[in-house]
Amino acid sequence: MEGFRYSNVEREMEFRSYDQAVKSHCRMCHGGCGVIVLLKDGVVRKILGDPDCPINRGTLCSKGLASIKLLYHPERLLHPKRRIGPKGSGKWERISWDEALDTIAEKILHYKRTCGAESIVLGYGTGRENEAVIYRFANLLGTPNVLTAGHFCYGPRIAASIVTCGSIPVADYDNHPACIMVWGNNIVISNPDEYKGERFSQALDAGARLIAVDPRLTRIAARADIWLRLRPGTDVALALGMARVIVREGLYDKEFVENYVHGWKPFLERIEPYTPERVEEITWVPRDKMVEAARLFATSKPAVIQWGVAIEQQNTSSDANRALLALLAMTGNIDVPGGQVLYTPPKIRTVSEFGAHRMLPEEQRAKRLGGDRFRLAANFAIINPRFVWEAILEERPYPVKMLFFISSNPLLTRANAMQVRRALEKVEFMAVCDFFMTPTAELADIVLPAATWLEMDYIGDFWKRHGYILPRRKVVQVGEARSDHEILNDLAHRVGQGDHWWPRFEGALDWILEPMGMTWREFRDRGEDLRGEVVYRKYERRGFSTPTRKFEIYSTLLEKWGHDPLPQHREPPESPVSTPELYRSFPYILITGRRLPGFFHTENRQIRPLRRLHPEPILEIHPDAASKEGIREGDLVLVQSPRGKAIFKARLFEGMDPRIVSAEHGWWFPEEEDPSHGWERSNINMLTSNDFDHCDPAMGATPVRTLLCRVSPWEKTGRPE
Ligand SMILES: Nc1nc2c(c(=O)[nH]1)N[C@H]1C(S)=C(S)[C@@H](COP(=O)(O)OP(=O)(O)OC[C@H]3O[C@@H](n4cnc5c(=O)[nH]c(N)nc54)[C@H](O)[C@@H]3O)O[C@H]1N2
Ligand SMILES: Nc1nc2c(c(=O)[nH]1)N[C@H]1C(S)=C(S)[C@@H](COP(=O)(O)OP(=O)(O)OC[C@H]3O[C@@H](n4cnc5c(=O)[nH]c(N)nc54)[C@H](O)[C@@H]3O)O[C@H]1N2
Ligand code: SF4
Ligand SMILES: [Mo]
Repeated sequence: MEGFRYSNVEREMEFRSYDQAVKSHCRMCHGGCGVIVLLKDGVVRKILGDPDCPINRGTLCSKGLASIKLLYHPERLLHPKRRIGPKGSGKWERISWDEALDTIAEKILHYKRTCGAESIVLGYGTGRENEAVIYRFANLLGTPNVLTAGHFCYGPRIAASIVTCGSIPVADYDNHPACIMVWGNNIVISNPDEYKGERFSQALDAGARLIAVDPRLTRIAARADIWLRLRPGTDVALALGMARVIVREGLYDKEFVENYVHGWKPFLERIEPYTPERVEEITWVPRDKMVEAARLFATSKPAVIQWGVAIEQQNTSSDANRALLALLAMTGNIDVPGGQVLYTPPKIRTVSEFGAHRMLPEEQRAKRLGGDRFRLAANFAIINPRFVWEAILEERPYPVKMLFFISSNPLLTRANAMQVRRALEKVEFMAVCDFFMTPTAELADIVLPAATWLEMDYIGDFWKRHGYILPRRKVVQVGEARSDHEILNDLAHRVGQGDHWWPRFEGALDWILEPMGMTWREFRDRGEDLRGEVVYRKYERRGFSTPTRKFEIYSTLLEKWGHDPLPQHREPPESPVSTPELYRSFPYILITGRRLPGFFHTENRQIRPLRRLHPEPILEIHPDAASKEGIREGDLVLVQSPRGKAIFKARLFEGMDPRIVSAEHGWWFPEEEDPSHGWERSNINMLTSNDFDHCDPAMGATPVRTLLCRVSPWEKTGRPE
């Protein structure tokens, strides 16, 4: 065995039965965990957590461990295919890569010539480390339209942080925060973005106090010193209420506020109405608990907020992010050891530079779907998906003719699934690149087989803000699968972008690393992570990267774009308060999409050991509510909103207010032969709304966590039709 330093003797023993060990890192989620891949006879046999990796320190989750099951799954797409029957007929024929890419290239050139590059939309879903290549391809093609989940996931965090303080502040778990406030996040299950549960758990073991802000009793809430069980969608009111307590009790960091904060006075006026009484009324959180949490957070130094997607999928998405940032700033926790740090990446080419954003011509940029409807999003090239569906269905403001989805399953993951379905049925040409024939792929004209993380070379975590990069290694080739990066590199040559790409994608990796004076091979062979220099309190020397050079609690950019410069509570578009009429017939607040350990959105339903952990779609309902509705544990239940319905299995769960129910997202049934794979039966996005007036006014975030529903027993037994 070559090229590997053993961590300890035990592992060495284990490796003896293999003939190759390769350091790499997993990407069954957003990625990041260091692994050692063990091979024998050219076959991946085992994956171990790498104890030397600072991200996961040897731990792996169930998905990481199941990577081999994905790699060698018998139903994986292993070669390109062309549809030969009507959409959704399930009739396909195998074609070669040349034929597939030539067809896609031909369509791209055709629509560009006849309808303009803007009629071609590229799409991806959550972070797969392919976004830089997708943007490069789209920008060089001249289409401003890249469809993502960024309007309601991570995008709001990034955009709100950039306008407020120049970058997203990331919790510095290594330097022992004294208090961690986990807000709408379940890091030990979701390990999202730059955060893996391991470092969080170690900080807790080292003695950090814990506050959980979550409507549901999570494992984190159960372990917390204080659990604030708020009404979904009232996060801004709670945060501003806490800010008011901190100010009134003089617990804020006066030095930081005086020297580095812009807009403190108007902020004080804004928070004044958020008295403990009013906050209790809005949020359902007992006032004493809120006050106690505010005190604990403000008096523990340093402290961090671990916050997540739940607060983004609301109509107050950007305000909620900004309210939490304000809490961090006023308590002096920004860019200090053990606080929330603005990390610097290693000196490599940036994602933005790689994405060639500057190369999109101005006149094409001006055609971006959605225009200025959501100005914060527009400034970060983020589009609310509804604009795309409408451009297909109604040809407004111009027709979209072609979709190319690379790692997304929008039929299941975007709000208002019926509208998505109509758009995918109507669009003239669609290509999909995926591991499996998903319900979305079944509607495509051409499907391409994507490589898993074990089949690609890449600089991992290149897009993240924790400051690390890690080598990912190609260890095997299965079928004809190719990485998204190689596919787009190849396609670029076929549509006339060749000068801006590389003969082979490896050239791109050298280019990214060039400023460090290192080649891909050198980085790969070192087999270690690299980290940018960690410097604290950078603002003391150069201020923050904002127009005022200060931490903008009052955002001058949002003001310029016509939005409220200060955070404020707004009722969810559907709620007991904003729509009392509707609440009478839809008497439950519905949370959708809590993360499940073995699945990643719509993924892994076909991976047996993971499916066994969680075989069916679950609706959590409080026992009191269940008995009122005549529902018992394990019953099938119909969940309805004013827009649609879906079927789930009831699980009685005492860990939340009886007025709330919680349904999972991403469910389809790959085991069903029919090409629809039951996509609509338990698809919670049949119920969600993508009405623009329901979305966050600055970001266009869709409020999939705060809708109203009714719940009733599903009368028939067995699997419903
Ligand atoms: N109601 C509701 N809806 C939600 C959410 C919610 O909480 N509630 N959450 C939302 C959020 S936060 C997000 S980010 C979106 C996610 O939305 P999507 O990203 O659309 O969801 P996924 O199921 O992850 O779809 C990814 C598809 O890409 C494939 N894939 C995985 N890796 C690769 C790869 O490297 N290359 C290629 N070519 N294909 C790959 C998978 O097989 C899968 O079919 O869902 C959103 N939808
Ligand atoms: N295993 C697994 N991991 C994943 C994913 C996956 O599908 N599976 N998806 C990935 C993606 S793309 C994302 S965006 C992340 C998301 O990861 P997280 O941010 O951890 O998101 P969730 O687990 O969906 O929600 C976290 C908590 O928010 C609570 N919550 C619901 N509504 C509200 C509310 O209005 N306010 C507050 N404060 N809390 C609320 C829920 O009860 C839940 O416990 O996970 C990533 N990691
Ligand atoms: S948390 Fe993500 S990167 Fe880590 S082992 Fe699990 S799937 Fe892989
Ligand atoms: Mo996400």
